[in-house]
Amino acid sequence: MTRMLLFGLIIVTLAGTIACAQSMTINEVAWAGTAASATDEWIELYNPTDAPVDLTGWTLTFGKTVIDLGKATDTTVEPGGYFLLERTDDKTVSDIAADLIYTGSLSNSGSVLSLLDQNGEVVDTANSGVEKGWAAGSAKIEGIAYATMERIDPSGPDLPSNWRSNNGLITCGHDAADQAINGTPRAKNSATIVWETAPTVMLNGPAEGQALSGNLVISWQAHDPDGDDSLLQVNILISADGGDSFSPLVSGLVGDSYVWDTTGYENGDRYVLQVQVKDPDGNIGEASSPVFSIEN
Ligand SMILES: [Ca+2]
Ligand SMILES: [Ca+2]
Ligand SMILES: [Ca+2]
Ligand SMILES: [Ca+2]
Repeated sequence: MTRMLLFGLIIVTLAGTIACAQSMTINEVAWAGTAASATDEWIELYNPTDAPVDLTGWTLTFGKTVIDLGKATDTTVEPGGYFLLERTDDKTVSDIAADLIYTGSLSNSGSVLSLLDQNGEVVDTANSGVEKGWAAGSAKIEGIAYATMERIDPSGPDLPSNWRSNNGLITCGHDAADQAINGTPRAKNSATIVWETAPTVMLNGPAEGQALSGNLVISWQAHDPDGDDSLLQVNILISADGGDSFSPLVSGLVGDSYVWDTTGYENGDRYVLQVQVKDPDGNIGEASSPVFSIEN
């Protein structure tokens, strides 16, 4: 009996390892096009492994579109290398050469992309599990205009939580009208850079609608993925209007808690706390509480 259980455990472990090994990923999708033209869509593939991948016989599909990746002049993607697909012509990303020009439209109302290898096996997908629209990215002209949908962890699964819009700060490439693209064609995603370098923070309460009085111990967990957690500096901000505007509560803290005397604040039911954590490189992570009240 013991031996059978052990055998079962080993099988499960092996199956999990195989499912996680991605040889090639769909890394970035410019489904909204660019500021120059909404039809100027492009797609970036990425090889996260330490071995070259030959795309001969591979296809990328979405909707009724089937793109034969073997038609590229150079079908080999080196370890850590990118493969850039531009729609209709090479001017879509005007200053970076495409690996392949394709035709076919990515609907702004959402689509699932599938990457299939030479055996027709699905190697990766993008935007699956999203009922309508896209997990990230923007078709808006205001704000971060035409932001692409970037994968956060390039080796991580196609979950809505593993996609984020380009942040408009880390960008490269220009569109057909020579305007900067809010994306990172043939370069590391802004979402990946932030994920690898910026501190994460989780705030432990207060709970939504909680009524506070007297002293509250505000506590949090902060972590710098590429640095020393003891060097993180913490600022706490407070909002009395549900998070529309914040003012400093306390600045330059180290550690993971702060005792806050709420009696210095007017009673109200639209309070929000925000904890900002800054690493020595100036990267900032933040977390906000739900709306709570002060009743002294
Ligand atoms: Ca589109
Ligand atoms: Ca180009
Ligand atoms: Ca990219
Ligand atoms: Ca850092």
